Amino acid sequence: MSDVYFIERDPYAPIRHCYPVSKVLYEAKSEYQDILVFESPKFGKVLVLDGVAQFDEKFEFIYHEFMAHVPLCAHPNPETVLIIGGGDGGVLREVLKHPEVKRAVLVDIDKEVIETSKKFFPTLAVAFEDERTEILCEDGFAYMQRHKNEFDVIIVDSTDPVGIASSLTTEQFFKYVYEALKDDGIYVGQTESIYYHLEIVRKIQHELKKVFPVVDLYTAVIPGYAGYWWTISVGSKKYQVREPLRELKAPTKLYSADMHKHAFLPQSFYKKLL
Ligand code: AG3
Repeated sequence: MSDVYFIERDPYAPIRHCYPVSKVLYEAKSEYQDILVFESPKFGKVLVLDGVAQFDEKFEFIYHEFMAHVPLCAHPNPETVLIIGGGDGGVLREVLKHPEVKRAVLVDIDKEVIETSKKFFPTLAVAFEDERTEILCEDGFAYMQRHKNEFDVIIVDSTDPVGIASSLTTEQFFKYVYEALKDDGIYVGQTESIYYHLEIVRKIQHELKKVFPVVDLYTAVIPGYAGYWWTISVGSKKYQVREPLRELKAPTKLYSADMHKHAFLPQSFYKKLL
């Protein structure tokens, strides 16, 4: 085992998550953030943005499956999907497993993340060339303001809500999301650990409740993120999202109809905390 460790720089987490490093593969400063790719003996390659691990190759499927399939399977016909962030392509790969999806738009502010993924993470970047995919490099907040009544599902796969991503969890942003969704649209966004970032989760749920009639929360355990139960917040205009409406026929590693329901099960516990 390596003696060199990458120690995460998450200012809100009360502990420090770390990975053993066998080799640093890439280090760069984009216009927006520091980018680092390293190899970890048991986890494969890891992508780090501004000192925070975004995923490792071994467990990335858990986060990406739960971010994509819960909202898509809770929607009766998700034809048009918007992903904000997610420049690595992991959420996009999962979204395009749904044959119902006719158009998937990915808006990431940082072109360098997309390029890094193409180079180092081909198993995530598989869907960039799909003919249903449109990729735009611009600020998600600005993009959202210009689009009305267009999307069935919006997925915000951002970095932690500090720095460049902080505008993506404000009431104003959620108002734009609401307007960009069709009448029965569903929003989900990654919103940190229920244990280690409770204040952040609370605040985001509060902002969402000002805008959406149905607000919910589910969790997935992601070994690469410190905090055990990682939350994904939901804002829905019409549908309840706790049970899938449709079955996903494409293969997944962890997501299933049972796991979908399971992700919402600890509601009484969440409620007590929030
Ligand atoms: N984006 C969210 C990663 C958040 C990790 N935060 C943390 N460990 N404090 C992941 C991008 C994957 N497509």
